[in-house]
Amino acid sequence: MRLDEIKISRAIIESYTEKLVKALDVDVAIVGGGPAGMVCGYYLAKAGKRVVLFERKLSIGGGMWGGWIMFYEIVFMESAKKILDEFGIKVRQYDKGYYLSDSIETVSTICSKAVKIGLKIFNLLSVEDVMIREKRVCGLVLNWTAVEMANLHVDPITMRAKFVVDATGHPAEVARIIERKSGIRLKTKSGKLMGEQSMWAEVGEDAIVRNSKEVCPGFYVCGMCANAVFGGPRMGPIFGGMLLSGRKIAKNIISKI
Ligand code: 48F
Repeated sequence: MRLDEIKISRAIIESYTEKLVKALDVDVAIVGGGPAGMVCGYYLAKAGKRVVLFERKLSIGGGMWGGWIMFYEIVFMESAKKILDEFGIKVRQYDKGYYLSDSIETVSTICSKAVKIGLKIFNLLSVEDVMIREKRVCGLVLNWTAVEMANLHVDPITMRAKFVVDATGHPAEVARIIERKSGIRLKTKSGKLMGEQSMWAEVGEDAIVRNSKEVCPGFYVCGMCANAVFGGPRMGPIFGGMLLSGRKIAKNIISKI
């Protein structure tokens, strides 16, 4: 059989376009493919919801690949072990209440299981704005990351979602856009972003799950972004809170759709 480059190009264009068109109107849109966003997407897809995740970078996984200062090990507490077990990730007990997993196995397994169960992941797309109608967040405005990086004057694409989840980690990018542009009072103490506090793993791990919630109509936060929005400490290479927070937001949204 002779290979035809044009057929290869056509196959990719047709197939990708079909996926992109389906992603234009969904139940849930998640921004950011770190551990929190991926786990959130996994549980939503598992519940049969139409869910897409947009990731700026070439690879998903966010800050999990690098473990602790590039040592690819991550630490979990007991409460998150059940989630790792559900994904079939190898977990080793280090001491009472301290569990370790290989960050590369953890990222790749969560991603693989999430995609296989139905989460649609689009890499290389950056969220640059939101769609708001009647004071409710109801969609996203995206552009190719390459366009963003090259600072090109190219208009973006818009998609609609019943719920939007900000899982962009420390920068809380979507929440910042809403704060800056919408005039909507956020459900924080000040009505604005509270900002992330200095490192305190024990407090941060609990806070992140508590802070994972609705910020304004149609808009939720999970992962490190939740502490940046509601004011909680960062916590370094301990990742249990990220997984628990992603699952919590999935459950919240499932109960509302
Ligand atoms: O940073 P990230 O891993 O967030 P997370 O899931 O987990 C935090 C931990 O990795 C770590 C930590 C552990 O104690 O503190 O930081 O809360 O993943 C966020 C992802 O969002 C993408 C970004 O490239 C990363 O992969 N992202 C950020 N802004 C945008 C975005 C955007 N505007 N559009 C698309 N993707």
